[in-house]
Amino acid sequence: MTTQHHDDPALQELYADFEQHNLLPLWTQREDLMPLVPTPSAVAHRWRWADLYPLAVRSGTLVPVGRGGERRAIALANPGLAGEPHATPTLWAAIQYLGPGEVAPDHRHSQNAFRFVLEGEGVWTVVNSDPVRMSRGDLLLTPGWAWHGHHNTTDQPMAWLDGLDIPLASCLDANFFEFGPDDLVDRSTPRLSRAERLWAHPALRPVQGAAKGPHSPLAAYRWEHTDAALRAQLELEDEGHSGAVEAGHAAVIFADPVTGGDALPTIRTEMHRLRPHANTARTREVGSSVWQVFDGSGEFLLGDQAVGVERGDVVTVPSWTPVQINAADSGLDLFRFSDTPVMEKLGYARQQVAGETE
Ligand code: GTQ
Ligand code: FE2
Repeated sequence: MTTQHHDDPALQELYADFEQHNLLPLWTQREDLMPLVPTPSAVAHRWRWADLYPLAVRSGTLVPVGRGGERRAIALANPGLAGEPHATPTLWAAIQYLGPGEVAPDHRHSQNAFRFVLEGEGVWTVVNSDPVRMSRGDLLLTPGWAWHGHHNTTDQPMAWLDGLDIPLASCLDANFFEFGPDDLVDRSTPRLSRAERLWAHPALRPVQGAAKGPHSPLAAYRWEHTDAALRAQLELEDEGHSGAVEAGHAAVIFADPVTGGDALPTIRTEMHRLRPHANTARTREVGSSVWQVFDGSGEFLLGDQAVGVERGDVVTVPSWTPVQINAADSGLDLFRFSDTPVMEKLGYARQQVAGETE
């Protein structure tokens, strides 16, 4: 449409009449609406645990937790997303803090959620009346519409990382929310949830006791198992069986034990382990992700930006941004969550690894 005369009065009148009738032509906006490759507003950003944790502690002394606000959760707001409490266009990431003896009341919502524990213990999250212990390295699920509340049984505070699909549910206008009873009914503190006792046996699932919903029936993925799986991958590599591992980089997906698919329908959750000085291939993917350093230190190369990371730091990666991760001499354990299941289900998934053709 480059041949048009934009000062043509008849054309100006056409545009004015379009506006009058709530119409907008494609030809003036094609490049923004349908760019050649994704042009995310979200940016790559790092939050340091050394900043996050003290701020959570300060909230703990100043802000009560209870009905209404529901959670003392502080969202990591991507600087590219105009003040929205969104880590990426689809994902919410927050640090949640629960002081000694505190209770975050029962509620449920259509948004899918998980908690990942960097450090501490003593909180039980009660999911559909099943008390689930939280401790370092554990991934705890709160799938959409499951009732959940948290309580701290100790005299020590605890903080953890929350991940939810709040921005996705928001843009789809799919958000529902319901308050539960003000007090948690079951304040027991079992070592294993009922969900784990039923479902956490490798490759064995109960004949009876069908899983409900498009998510894993397993409420907790324990660090003991995650760690063993990663260690085994690297040991096999040491023994010359390179099958599952690429150049010192072990990784697992937290899976639904029934389907083998993602633990949550909208969020992929993974754990990665890089040997000391290992590097990942520079890769870009459709969809956004959030990483948290669980242990060790290293650097993220995000596009042409290098970002150093240490234990607890959180990094956002926008869609189609090349990422390479380099471990320092300590090696690097990383938790990651992403909107990849959404991209896969919708047929939007694409990946490009540097040096390979698509
Ligand atoms: O723990 O239930 O970070 O409902 C955001 C919304 C945590 C929770 C968040 C929530 C929760
Ligand atoms: Fe919640």
